[in-house]
Amino acid sequence: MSEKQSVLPENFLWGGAVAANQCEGAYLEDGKGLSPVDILPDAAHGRWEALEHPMKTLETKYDFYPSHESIDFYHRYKEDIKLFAEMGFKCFRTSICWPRIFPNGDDMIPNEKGLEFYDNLFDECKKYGIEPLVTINHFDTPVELMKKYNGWKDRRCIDFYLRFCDVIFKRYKGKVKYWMTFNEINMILHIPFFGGGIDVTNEENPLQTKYQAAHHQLVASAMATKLGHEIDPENKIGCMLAAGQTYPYTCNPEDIWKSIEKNREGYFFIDIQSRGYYPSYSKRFFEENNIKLELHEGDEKVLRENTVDYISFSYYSSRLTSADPQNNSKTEGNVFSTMKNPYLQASEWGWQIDPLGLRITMNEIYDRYQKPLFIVENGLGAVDTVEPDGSINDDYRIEYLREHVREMKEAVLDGVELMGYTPWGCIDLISAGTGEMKKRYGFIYVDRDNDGNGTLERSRKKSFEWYKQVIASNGENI
Ligand code: BGP
Repeated sequence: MSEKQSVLPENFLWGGAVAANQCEGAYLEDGKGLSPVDILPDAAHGRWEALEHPMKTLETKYDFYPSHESIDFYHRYKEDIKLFAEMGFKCFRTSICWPRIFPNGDDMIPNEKGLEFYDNLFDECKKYGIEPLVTINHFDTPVELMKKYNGWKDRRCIDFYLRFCDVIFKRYKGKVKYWMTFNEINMILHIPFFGGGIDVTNEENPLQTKYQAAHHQLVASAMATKLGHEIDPENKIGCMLAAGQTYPYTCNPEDIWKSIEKNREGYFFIDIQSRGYYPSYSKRFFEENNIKLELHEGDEKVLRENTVDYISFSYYSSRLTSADPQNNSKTEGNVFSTMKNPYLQASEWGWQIDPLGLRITMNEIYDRYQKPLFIVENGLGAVDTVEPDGSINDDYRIEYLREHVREMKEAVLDGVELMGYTPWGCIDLISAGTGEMKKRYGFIYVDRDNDGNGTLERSRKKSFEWYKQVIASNGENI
């Protein structure tokens, strides 16, 4: 290891990220209720269609639900955390599965078995000095809440969510300090079933429904921030954005304006969570889209008084837009579709690889809010090959991550305050977008295929050793 001082602070939180619904499996064990992914098939069986019509999906029986067993983290977490510790993780991002704690979402009494699982999980992390970083709702609004209330469209979800928060803040006080209220909160606009347990199929003005649901989540997030601070003043509570700048296709001012509008789609949420009020541009946007929000007395006050402590975000790719409707050289990213950027390569799933875009994104977000940032997702989804000797030589993943860590450090040198870095899917898991197993992100390989075959055995990829040395050198040796 070099003697020179590292660019990143000494207490930098290196780690990895997963989400309960994509790795735990055990989908009906110990009293758990259904999560949105539990009623969805994989890509080959029409995941996107199912996501768009969740109510219809509920009545359908598919042959195979990838989430039902997933990588069985529920039973294998000890082995997995041991591997994370071997890599030198300082923190581990996961989520608490809401329907494991409140199977119907609106129950009065929490499910003790579910709570015990997370007690054990956090204790196991502690054993290795790994700090948990917890997403309270990662695409995991109980399906029962969708059936009864159409999810977050209904304001009562705020109370159900706060009941859940109250239970977990108290139970894990002293064990968990870093929280995020909603994963990729802006995703409610793109995948409302994941983001808010909502079916918009029969909604007269789907945009109205989505923004009303977003308002409920924003109020819930602010109230949870208040509650979390009251229960333990040590708590640090953040928001979470699916980030990635949208660039203008040309220097034509029309394109520039279009890119500003696109970027505001995501910033809208963080403007409220970080500044504490609806941004000025939202008024016109709502009018032009015939959106009339129902606000209750006290909503504005609670938003204003309970802004987040830090801003976390996912970054995989930048995006590109043009004002010209003829310009349709599109590439399909699973959730976002974007134009092809001629300067960038793309992953097998069409996600364009743009390390400098991370530096750009970090600078933009930090300039806008002046709060500490946390990169809680980044990585390359790829097909890995197991060689006859059992090795997995994922040089493409190392290359992707190396370039992103390099740019992340540049952003820190630019003056951005950064708390940590947790690459996505540090152990292979089910893809949220496609439901596939073959779209892998991990440093740790899991023997499991798209049809559910495999031993579930874990093994170290080449990137495992690489990341270990990155952490050991605090990001100097990449
Ligand atoms: C983000 C989600 C994650 C994760 C990741 C990768 O949007 O927060 O849950 O899955 O994207 O996406 P995918 O799994 O579709 O490759």
